[in-house]
Amino acid sequence: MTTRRKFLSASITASAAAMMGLSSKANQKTIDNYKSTTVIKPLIISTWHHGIAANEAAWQVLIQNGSALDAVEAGVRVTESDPTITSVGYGGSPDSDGHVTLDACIMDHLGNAGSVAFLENIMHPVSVARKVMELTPHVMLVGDGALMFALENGFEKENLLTPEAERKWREWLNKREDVPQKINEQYHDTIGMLAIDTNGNLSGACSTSGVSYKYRGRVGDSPIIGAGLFVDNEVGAASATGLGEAIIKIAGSHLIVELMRQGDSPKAACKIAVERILKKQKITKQLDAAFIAVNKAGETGAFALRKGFQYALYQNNENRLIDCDFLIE
Ligand code: SD4
Repeated sequence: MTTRRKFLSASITASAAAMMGLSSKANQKTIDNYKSTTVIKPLIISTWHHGIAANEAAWQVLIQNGSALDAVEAGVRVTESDPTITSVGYGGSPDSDGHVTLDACIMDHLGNAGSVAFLENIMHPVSVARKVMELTPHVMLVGDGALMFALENGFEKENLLTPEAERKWREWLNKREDVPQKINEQYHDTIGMLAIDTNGNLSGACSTSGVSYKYRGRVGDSPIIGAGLFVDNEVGAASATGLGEAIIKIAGSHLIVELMRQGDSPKAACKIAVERILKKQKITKQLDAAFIAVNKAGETGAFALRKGFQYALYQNNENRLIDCDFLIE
């Protein structure tokens, strides 16, 4: 008897194949079997306006038949080293003590994952996360241990606090507003990126300096596999931006992938996750969240709690910024 799960995975495979213009005979095979014969259209989806520049770098990898894993790492590195982006990597807002502390993770099509949290003085936490995935038996390294591991693996210690970020932090110190700060575009802009390569494989990555002026030692959703990012190559992938505490509490990205497994579209799955946050959590001015998702068929979607979230989609040789649908004005 065909189980619901088998049926769904068969229909996902069939619709993926249909989108790729495959014959019905070929449709009977799994996506992985197409590797040698079929050209699958690659795509990249990422969060916020800075996703446009990040997508460009990731696209260069994909069009040369590079892996989705290499693509998402290359893309996220662009955002991490841009000092004008005030909540990722270099130039990111510091914690309440004036230290830039970074969270990042990466996950590949085989289900391998690596993550770093509360990492200081390293420009590219996403690349350290990849090394954690590839060189250690662990998923996550944090704080001084993550820094030691990075230095042992050739990363250099750098000051990530730009004069501008320091100036704004000092201004905040004088005002002594609540911690964590209100979440809006000015205070948060995590990069989450998902890609499909020409082999039809999925990977994702996520990187942030977290909520501005957070408590020292605070870690958000972005390095938590299942919260800030989740990839299941049979089904799809999702990533999050917004108030990490809210996203962790619903295991947001994992929830979305599981909803897609049960047949929801990427957008519908993102919307359900946002509604779950609203249903379960007290609405405060800090509460915000948005998700992006892609399924194995190459369908993409996103949904935000509040107005203003945009995501960048690179598909069919076009890199576009898209205004996301939302629940609350
Ligand atoms: C965090 N989710 O550390 C991150 C912040 C963020 O867009 O997404 N900003 O909670």
